[in-house]
Amino acid sequence: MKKVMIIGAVGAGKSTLVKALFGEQQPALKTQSLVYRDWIIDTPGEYSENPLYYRSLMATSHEAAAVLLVHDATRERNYFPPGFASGFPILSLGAVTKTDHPKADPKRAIALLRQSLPNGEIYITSSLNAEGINELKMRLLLIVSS
Ligand SMILES: Nc1nc2c(ncn2[C@@H]2O[C@H](COP(=O)(O)OP(=O)(O)OP(=O)(O)O)[C@@H](O)[C@H]2O)c(=O)[nH]1
Ligand SMILES: [Mg+2]
Repeated sequence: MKKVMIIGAVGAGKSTLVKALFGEQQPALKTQSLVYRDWIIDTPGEYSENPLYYRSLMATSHEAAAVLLVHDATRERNYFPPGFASGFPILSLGAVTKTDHPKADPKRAIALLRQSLPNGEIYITSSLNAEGINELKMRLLLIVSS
């Protein structure tokens, strides 16, 4: 099966999203290294925030059919460089997380994410109340199985 690589800032909700995609509700632990689970590659937020790790992300993307850029709806800035998605030689999609949060602003989140992902689909999600999780899962499963 092909894989989806998940990237995004420290604390963006990547690992919690992975758990939600597998139907689990316990909180995620801080990700310390690349984590391979079934058809997902979870990455530490530092890999997206620190340019020293970009090469590692690019190398790992060769094992994946798609990269999912995760953006936290409570954040007021974009943690990816402009146009980041186009640096990957694979399909790219976006996910906005934490829409359940009182400080979430999904419209702002989409606008910020679009700076780095001009064209890919963007899914609006909450791992807490499961908004958008099934839709995203169906889409990702289609990608990894085709
Ligand atoms: N309200 C709310 N909080 C969330 C949601 N998803 C994650 N969080 C919280 O956000 C924090 C960070 O979640 P993680 O999933 O560990 O974030 P991460 O992107 O994997 O972080 P790193 O592993 O450090 O890169 C935790 O306190 C989670 O409980 C969500 O959908 N809603
Ligand atoms: Mg994590």
